[in-house]
Amino acid sequence: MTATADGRLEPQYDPEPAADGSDNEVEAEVLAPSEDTADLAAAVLQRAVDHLLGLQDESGWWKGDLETNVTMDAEDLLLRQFLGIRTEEQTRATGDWIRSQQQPDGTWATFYGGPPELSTTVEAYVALKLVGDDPEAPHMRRASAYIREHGGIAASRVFTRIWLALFGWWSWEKLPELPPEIIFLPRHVPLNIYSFGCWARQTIVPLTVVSAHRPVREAPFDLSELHVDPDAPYPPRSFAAPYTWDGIFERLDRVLHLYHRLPLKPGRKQALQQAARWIIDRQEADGCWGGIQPPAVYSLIALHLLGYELDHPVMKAGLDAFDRFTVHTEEGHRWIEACQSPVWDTCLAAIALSDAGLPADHPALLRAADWMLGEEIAIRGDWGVQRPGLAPGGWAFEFENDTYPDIDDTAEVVLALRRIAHPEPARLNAAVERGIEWTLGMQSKKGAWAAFDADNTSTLPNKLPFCDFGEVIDPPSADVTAHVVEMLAGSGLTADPRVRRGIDWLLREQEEDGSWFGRWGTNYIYGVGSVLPALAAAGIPSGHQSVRRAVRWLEQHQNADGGWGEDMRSYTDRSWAGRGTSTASQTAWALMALLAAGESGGAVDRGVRWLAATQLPEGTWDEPEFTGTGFPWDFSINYNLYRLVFPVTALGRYLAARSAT
Ligand code: R04
Repeated sequence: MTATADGRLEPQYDPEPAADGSDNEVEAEVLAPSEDTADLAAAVLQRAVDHLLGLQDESGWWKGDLETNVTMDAEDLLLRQFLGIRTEEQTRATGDWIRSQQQPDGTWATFYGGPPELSTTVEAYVALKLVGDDPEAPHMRRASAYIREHGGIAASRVFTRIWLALFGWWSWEKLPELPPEIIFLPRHVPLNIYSFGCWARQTIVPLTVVSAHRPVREAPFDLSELHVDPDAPYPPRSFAAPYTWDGIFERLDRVLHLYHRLPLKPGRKQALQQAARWIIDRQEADGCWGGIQPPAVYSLIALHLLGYELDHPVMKAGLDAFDRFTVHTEEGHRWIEACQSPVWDTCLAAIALSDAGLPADHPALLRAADWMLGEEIAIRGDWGVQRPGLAPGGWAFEFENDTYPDIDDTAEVVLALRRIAHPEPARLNAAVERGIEWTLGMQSKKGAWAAFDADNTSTLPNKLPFCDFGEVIDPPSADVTAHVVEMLAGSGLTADPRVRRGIDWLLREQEEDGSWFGRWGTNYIYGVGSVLPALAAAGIPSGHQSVRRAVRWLEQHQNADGGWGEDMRSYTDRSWAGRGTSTASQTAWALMALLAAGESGGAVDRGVRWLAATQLPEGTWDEPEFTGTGFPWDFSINYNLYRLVFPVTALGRYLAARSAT
């Protein structure tokens, strides 16, 4: 990082890994080695706990801002433009935000310090034009030059080109077809909607409606400065070999384009009606869809095209839900959260406070438990398609997100609830029991767990030309499986054959170098930080060779300053595994892993000292770096509470280990 003249820190994206494996500035040991690390840790922990307690909502939950990237904000303006509800004030405040996120080279990234990202830059540029920024202004010229030099609109992702097609800036004819008839495909036919991960399914169903309508609103301005090759043929003359999946899908797409031209399409009307029903049935109690932004924006557009007026209750609730995803900053900027994480933040905060030594009947923990108990899922969702006999139970990450509970939240909520001495233990235990049963029922074939679904592992959806962004399936991952194993082991089920299979799967999944891949957190440090506590909970001895290899990996990747950090680049370049600027959350994950493996002194003390040296006076830590993962590399998240809850857990466990010896 470099500081600008006004002292602001500016991320610098360095595309070349440092040859010596340590790209971080070496900070002098800030503390005299004689000062006892445990005393220091206790003082740091006290400040952090006080700060965390102060952030709890009266109703018992915690929720940190969930930062992603400016496509959320650009698409918000484009949605409002499309529906004709964009207001002056929203437009100004969103424009100020998008401008504040522009990098000096004129581009936008998808995470702090990240490289220029073409699709994000296209969407941000278009949004700023909508705000009224002059395309000849220096910041706009830098952006459009970058876009042209990198292939123009034609090189942007499908989602971006769909947004542009809504205003005639791109041709629907030059987008992959997404026929609504896909909704008729029965469950065992490849590419049926349930073969997609729930987030992709919820995004794709409304988009089939949109692409069947091919709506074009009058463009408020021209965008020719972003086109490089407007006359390229589409679909392309086959690029892929005919008998590869790419070749097959290319030709299928060509057939579907021809089909689109037929004046009469049998079944189309029923397909659209069925899609509308499917979408409306899945609107959550608070008006959103799945608790995430993309399904919500496309569902609103789709329903509007199907004749739902803006004052229809479904539309009204959907639009109102967006207001709750809106963050207003002190500077008067406005930005949109891609989703909200109150359940996730609350269970992690409760675990942290309990690790820090708060008594099990502390009022903050009781309030948290009450709130979590009220959030239990009691209804069937689409997870039931794969598990028809399974009773509901468990938790979702959102406030009002009843139809998409997830296994990760369920595991962590159970871990949290079990630590709290609730005045109605029978009620708490019953909810925990239902969560455990639901989790066990959601185990995938090979013994592991995914985030939302069981056995959602077909790789065909990935091959569709439409799916050029992010993950579209939900296969099991080591991080979720570890959280589940830790939870089930803590529930006395270590000897259960289902748990043994989970443990065996984790041991098999270990990377050559001793780490584990982190699907929902960045990256291998999150994997190790999840798996070692799980193996310890399951009674795997700390001398086990898997544990030793993981410990060695962590020791080898500790930064010279004593912390740990891992750059998003590790998702695209293995040489970045475990490497990057030290961050509070990643340092805490490494410490949680080392402590679970029974380590003390040396690397552990240096990590604790890094946390002590970097704590802010108010008790939390700065963490502009994104350490959360929506989709590896394509969609990164800064969970704003991670910088605080994980250090509290790590320091609490450190002190507990110190006082036990
Ligand atoms: C950390 C583990 C908890 N749990 C996952 C919850 C993640 C919450 O954040 C997001 C989830 C999302 N899903 N899908 C999207 C998404 C965004 C999030 C999404 C993003 C872009 C597009 C379509 C979907 F911020 Br386009 C599930 C395991």
